[in-house]
Amino acid sequence: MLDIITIGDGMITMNPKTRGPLRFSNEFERKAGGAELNLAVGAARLGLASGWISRVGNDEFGQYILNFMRGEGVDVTDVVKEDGYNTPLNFKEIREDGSGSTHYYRFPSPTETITAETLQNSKIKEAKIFYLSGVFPSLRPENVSLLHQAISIAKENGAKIALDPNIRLKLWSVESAREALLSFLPHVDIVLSGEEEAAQLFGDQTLEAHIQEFQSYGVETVAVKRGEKGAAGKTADEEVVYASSVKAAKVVDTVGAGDGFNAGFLYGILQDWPLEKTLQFANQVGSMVVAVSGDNEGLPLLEEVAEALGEKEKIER
Ligand code: KDG
Repeated sequence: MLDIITIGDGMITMNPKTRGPLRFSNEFERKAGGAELNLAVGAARLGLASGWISRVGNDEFGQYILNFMRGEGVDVTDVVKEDGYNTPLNFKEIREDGSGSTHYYRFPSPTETITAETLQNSKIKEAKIFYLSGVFPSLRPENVSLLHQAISIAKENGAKIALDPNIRLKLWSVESAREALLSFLPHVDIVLSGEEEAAQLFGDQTLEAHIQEFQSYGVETVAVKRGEKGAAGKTADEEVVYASSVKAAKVVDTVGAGDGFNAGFLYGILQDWPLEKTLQFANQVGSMVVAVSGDNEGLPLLEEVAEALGEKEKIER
């Protein structure tokens, strides 16, 4: 049995060693990234049984990603190396404040070989949570219907569905994103949205109104990520709960913080924790991601979160 399974692209992520415009970055570190990949790694580091459905190129970079995911303990039964495809690339640009921007060289994606049959035969049937993000459906229109099929398989087998809208305007228009993401919402149990993405979906409204919009589709649990303002959440029968942000030790690279929050939040859901504790834990995980260069290198182990929260003594030497 898996706790969480997700589907998406894996990318070789070239992280610049210096900050500033990409055109002046001469040195990079080769890492692995991709929103759904990060989530699978984040869940595994917290000790959850996590799985990743994907395709990589049958090349050196594809082998690297596969090795990386195996090393992290992610179930890669549903990952295949595809002949005739290059493993996608993402060159990151990191600005002075640690915020990042992506420069993709990712099409055609090897994940375009994924079919309905792939999903039928995948480990979706064995997972407690099926997690989808807005990145995979943005890659090509066919992925929207694939995700609907994945949701049906997951639901038939009793899984909860979790969604992060993760809207990447470099990959699709806000109109296409809205159409696809709103079509998923009636089937979603847990939404993990950035504040900006809630506004892209529902227009500029208050935080509470955004939460209400999500719940009007029948979403049971909503979490809204608010950066330095922390996070807020609501379950069907509680008032909105607010959790303040956790100050990062330093801000090195903010890309992947949202994926870290999601891994932490879903961990709390699987432990049946109260919403406030779940939000605090998720904020803590997100804040640890930004202190380390790379999309997922900063994702903490469970005991590191406990130490950071002061629940476990840290023994340095
Ligand atoms: O959430 C982090 C991702 O944005 C990053 O790993 C790569 O942009 C990315 C993507 O498309 O998944």
